[in-house]
Amino acid sequence: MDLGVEIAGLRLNHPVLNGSGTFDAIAARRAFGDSLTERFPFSAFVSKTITPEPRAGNPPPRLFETPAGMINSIGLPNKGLEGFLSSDLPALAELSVPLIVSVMGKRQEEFFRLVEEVAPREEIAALELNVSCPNVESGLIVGEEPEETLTLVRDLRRVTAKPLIVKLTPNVAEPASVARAAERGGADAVSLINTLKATAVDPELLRPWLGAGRGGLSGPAVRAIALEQVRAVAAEVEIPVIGMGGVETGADALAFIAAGATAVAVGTANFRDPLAGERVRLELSEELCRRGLSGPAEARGRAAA
Ligand code: RRO
Repeated sequence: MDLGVEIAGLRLNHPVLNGSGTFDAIAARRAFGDSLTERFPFSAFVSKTITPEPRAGNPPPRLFETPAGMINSIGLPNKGLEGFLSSDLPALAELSVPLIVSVMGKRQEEFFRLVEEVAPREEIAALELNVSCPNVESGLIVGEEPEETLTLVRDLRRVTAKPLIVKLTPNVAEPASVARAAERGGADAVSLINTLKATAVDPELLRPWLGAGRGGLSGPAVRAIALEQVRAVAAEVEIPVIGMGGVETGADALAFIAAGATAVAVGTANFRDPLAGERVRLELSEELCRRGLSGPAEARGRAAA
């Protein structure tokens, strides 16, 4: 079956991507060798978010397991723009799939610097603008405000013709209004959901479990919320939607497509099984076949009403 989809001008072999920050392709290649590049689980690779300067990330503990989910408070550890370009990009460019680089700045100028330096690199197919990380102490999260999102995307749109994907937060009353703002600003696609703000309490000491106090919830626990937000956003924008939130099976992926997503991403499931993406793709193909559907496009939007 032809599972091909087009997102932001990128022709992808199938609709299954990874969620940013949930799959370390460089470490996976060290562990699995070249077979990983030959049998890469995703149709495009989305990098962990990078920032202009290196960051150590949040103090431990950074993870907490919940019923059917996980709270993370990783805090954007990364080598910074220079470190990424000099040491990670050459390795990521060897992957057999298009590379999408996720970037996040605290202020408009930081986003500018990232886009100006990352977008011209020919190894990079598209950028994801992370306007939705719940784990930084920067005050305003751009993606919580439609006007801020519109201004940011419109200004960055002038810097590059490369596809821009805007990663939306679920921590707003109406994600569709932020999605519409991103589209008006010139985004080529939106992706959602990032994690839901969450807290874990140490049951003995009765104080916050996570080193940074709070974090973001992901995994099957958030799937129904993600599906509704994907449905609401897909109903309001013309640009493609990349849906994610607790995708673990082909049936889950198909539900996101039925809700209106053009592509889906596997996130938390990658931590348990690095080949989850491949399994989700195979199961998705079976699910489509079983229903006599010719490909993802025929299923898209069936549950959108
Ligand atoms: O690094 C993180 O703590 C993080 C990021 Br950048 C994000 O976008 N979403 C998330 O749950 N964690």
